[in-house]
Amino acid sequence: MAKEKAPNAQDQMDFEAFKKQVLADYQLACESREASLLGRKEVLTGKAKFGIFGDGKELAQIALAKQFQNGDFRSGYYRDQTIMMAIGELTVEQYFAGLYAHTDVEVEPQSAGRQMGGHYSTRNLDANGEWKNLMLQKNSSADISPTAGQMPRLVGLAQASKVYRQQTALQNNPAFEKFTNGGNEVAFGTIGDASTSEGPFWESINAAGVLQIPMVMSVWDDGYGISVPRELQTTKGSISDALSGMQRTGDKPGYEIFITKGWDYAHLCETYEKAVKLAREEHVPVLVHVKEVNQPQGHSTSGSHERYKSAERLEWETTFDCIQKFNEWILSFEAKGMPIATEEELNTIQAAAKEMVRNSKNTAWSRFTDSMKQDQADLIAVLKSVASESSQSVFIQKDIEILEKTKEPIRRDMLTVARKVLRQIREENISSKKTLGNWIQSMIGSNFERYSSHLHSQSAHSALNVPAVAPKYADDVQMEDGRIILRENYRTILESRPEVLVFGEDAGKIGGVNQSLEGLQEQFGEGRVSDTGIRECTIIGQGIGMAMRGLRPIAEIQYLDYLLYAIQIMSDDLATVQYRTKGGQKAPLIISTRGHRLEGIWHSGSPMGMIVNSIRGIHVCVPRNMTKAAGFYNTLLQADEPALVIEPLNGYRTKERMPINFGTFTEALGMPEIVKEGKDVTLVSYGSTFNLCEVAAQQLEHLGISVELIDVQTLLPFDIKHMISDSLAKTNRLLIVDEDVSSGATGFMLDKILVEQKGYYHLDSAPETLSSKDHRPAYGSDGDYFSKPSIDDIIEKVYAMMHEAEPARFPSLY
Ligand SMILES: Cc1ncc(C[n+]2csc(CCOP(=O)(O)OP(=O)(O)O)c2C)c(N)n1
Ligand SMILES: [Mg+2]
Repeated sequence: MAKEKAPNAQDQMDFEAFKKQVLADYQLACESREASLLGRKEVLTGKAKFGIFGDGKELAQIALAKQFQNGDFRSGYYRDQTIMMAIGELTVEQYFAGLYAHTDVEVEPQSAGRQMGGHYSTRNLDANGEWKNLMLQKNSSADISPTAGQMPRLVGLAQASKVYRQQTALQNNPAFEKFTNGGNEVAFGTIGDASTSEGPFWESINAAGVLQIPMVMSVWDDGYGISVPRELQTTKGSISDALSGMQRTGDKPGYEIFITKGWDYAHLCETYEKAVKLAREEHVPVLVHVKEVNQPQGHSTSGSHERYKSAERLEWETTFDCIQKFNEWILSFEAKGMPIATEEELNTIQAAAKEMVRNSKNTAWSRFTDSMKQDQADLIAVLKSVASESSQSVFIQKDIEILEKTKEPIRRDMLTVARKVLRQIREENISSKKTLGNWIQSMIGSNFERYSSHLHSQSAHSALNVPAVAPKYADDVQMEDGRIILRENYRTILESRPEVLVFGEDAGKIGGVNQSLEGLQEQFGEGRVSDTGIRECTIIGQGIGMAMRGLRPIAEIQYLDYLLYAIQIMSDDLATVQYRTKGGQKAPLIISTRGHRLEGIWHSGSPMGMIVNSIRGIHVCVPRNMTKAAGFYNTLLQADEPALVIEPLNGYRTKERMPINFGTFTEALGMPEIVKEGKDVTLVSYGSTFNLCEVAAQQLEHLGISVELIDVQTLLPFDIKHMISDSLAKTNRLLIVDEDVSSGATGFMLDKILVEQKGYYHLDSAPETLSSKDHRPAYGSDGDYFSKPSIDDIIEKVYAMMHEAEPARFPSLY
């Protein structure tokens, strides 16, 4: 039998370092746990509105965070407080500031009080909206609440590393040094066991397996999704079993799957070391199924888990609590003759953690309440001057007393009092009335910045700052199919900007179903112009993640009808990136699709009302031809914002003049074009139906009706200079045409023109809209004719408006 070697000095040093690390981890676990426990109390006592905490997941997250390097990214969910603390991106004070919804971004950097607690992010942009050096920090993309909503973006975050590793033009390129070091960055995904039931989880897992990208996917398996147990969520009740067919084999790439336990510190650390090394070095996607995790306080502050967990389960959760187990593991070293700490020492660490968390919480609370006190004092002063002048003094004095007694005022309560008093003194002619009015207005104004800023980029690269540059044409201008114009514009872009990537279904080898990318994969390679699987949601996710890492993806959704598979992630994730971080992150993704004017229930849709109402925060461009579409792409590539461009489906084979300044001509956003001047009716449309309106307008001329024809060009933003209202001042009549359902985008435009632009003021006739039937459009030419507005319908609608105005001049048709 080999003799036990006496520990030498080196071993002793290693052990000392190990011991120190273990105790630091124990301390962090205790602090995070105390934060969860106290967080729940803060909600139950009414100081915070809602709480969802990371208790029970501490140990696994500490093990994961050991492998998290600068430049890496997290895309996770509301249980990840310990990861955030461990990577140094969340202090306990910030944790409580988030819970209280403190709106100062310096105090609450995750979302400036916009997101409920438990939703984490890092500041990846500076105060001007410019990228920070992401390689000098550990990054977390901003969380969203819909379960599995973190998954699509995770694919893109991981894919960016592959792009950076493969594209030579991006390597050793100073412009991209702040995003990558040779593609060595790992994207860490986390998800709960139950949320793996969601479609986006499966879609993302499959996509990452196909793409072979450095994604380390952890499933915190605590056996429940609120009350519904794992067995009702997952085939075989185990996500690693269910995904075992994705395990890579000697000859087929796939996933590496690891299984570990949430309370087993040593095994967790070992597992993450192996898992992350594999992903980082070889770009193999990895699944880490962390079993035997628990939830000591249940799901959230909205309920108690005693309602659905058995007594046995609850007992198991106590016995196998990860901190308890960690404690036992540390103490077990005593018996091995290598003590790490005594029970007493561990108790001291725990007591210190408790104390630290309580102090941090108290500081966060006083900073939160102090932030309101100046406003409170200002209002009291204003109200006192009102009371001194007003005949309602007695009542106002009462309000002042209540306000003075309020120890923890919030702005809503202050404004409610102030506005009530203003109404009370409405008939009084006193100077303090003006002061009070000003106070209210300025309070509402400053809260706009707190609660409503950053829906769009506020940087110098806002798309609204990009001016229009007209296309130039040669003297002997050639006419070409619309698709050629798009293709040549893409070619110029791809030549000049190595960070631009175009991908989508059939976008690669065949160059797109409409050939607008013809030959570009051959020229630029599969890394730049590529085919994807049929998975619209994760096509967008690829784009979001890559755009968050400095690339400029153009993600193609094959047809507008299929945007519905992507609309959830566009709405919940992409559209809210800037807003939910108050300008801390951006994802300038361009989404390209094509729509309108084909035939058939799922090949001709134009659900523009749904789109514009669900993706505020994303620009929506609706060009009527391909030169316009190309101009929008050029604009958007100069900007740092997400946008959707809908190419008109019938424009690919329509001849247009061939410009010569590809890549440089641009379209300004929010600027309609008056394509034809007229004096009788303003006819407003966009995209494909605009082209019908153009034909109708010509025929109306023959009927003696002069139409002013306006192409809105972008639905979001919509006519920022109110050109349409100006046109109404001239024509006094309005018809809006599109092929959405009734009250869809036409309803949206009507509200903008009549209410926002005050166009009603100029009208002499009732405003009119013409849209499709409310069913999906039927197939075939007749199906189209009877489902959507035709040229005849447009002509007759305008004619009927003129008939009503001047029956003698325009006798009734029917
Ligand atoms: C799309 C969507 N559906 C439902 C919810 C409500 N919800 C929030 S958390 C949750 C359960 C998630 O369970 P699991 O994934 O196991 O995570 P855990 O909370 O157990 O860590 C549900 C149903 C949601 N946020 N999003
Ligand atoms: Mg769960």
